[in-house]
Amino acid sequence: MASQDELKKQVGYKSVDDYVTSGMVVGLGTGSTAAFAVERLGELLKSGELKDIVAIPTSIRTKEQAESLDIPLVTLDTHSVLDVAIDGADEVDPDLNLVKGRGGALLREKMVEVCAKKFIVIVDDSKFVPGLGISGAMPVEVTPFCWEHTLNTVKNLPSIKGCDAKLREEDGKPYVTDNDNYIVDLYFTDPIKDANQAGKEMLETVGVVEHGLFLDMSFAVISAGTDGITVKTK
Ligand code: ABF
Repeated sequence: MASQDELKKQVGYKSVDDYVTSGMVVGLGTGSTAAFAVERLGELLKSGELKDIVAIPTSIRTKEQAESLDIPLVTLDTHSVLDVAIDGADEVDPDLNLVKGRGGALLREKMVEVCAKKFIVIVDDSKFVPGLGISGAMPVEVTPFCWEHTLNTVKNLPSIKGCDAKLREEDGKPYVTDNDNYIVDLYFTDPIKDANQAGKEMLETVGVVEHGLFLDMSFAVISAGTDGITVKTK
């Protein structure tokens, strides 16, 4: 029985082997599964099997990993259309909609991944859920200014009402994102009924920067589990 790490490696490597070709602009995700995709990309560049790749990282920690592997890096400012982006997720629903951001990188992830022609999601099959919001936090990036006001406003939004909302902390202090913002984690007892409406209401809330609902963005989901590797497309 493969370990969870081995499953993550399988899908991370497969995503690069199957979707990245020489000359591409590639978005690099954040998290333990995405780290395997970054590792594979570095390996294929080093061996010469891939050439002329430039990549855009979705977090400082992914940038550092890519730099350690000599992966050439660019930004959205000079490369606003990507051929492919590869990233993990926290939840995948039957329509391949996602919850992302428990790793704290949702803003840069969404900025990069909305610019990709193909957004490839890589998960172990523990991430599949019947509905979004039930396996843990649904993160919302907020400005630090009056964050408590924003938290209370979000938790009372019509399509969100009834959730629990907590400021994410680290070592007893507010967790600070790569973008110097805070994260409010929303916790639901039932799946979010209308994720599109919830996302709309959150983005209309002044003080909210971005949320962890990645809706209608996935091109394919590569998952690994006890029955091997499967690829789901819309
Ligand atoms: C990242 O992948 C985050 O959005 C999400 O929290 C994380 C999942 O991490 P892991 O692959 O380590 O489970 O994109």
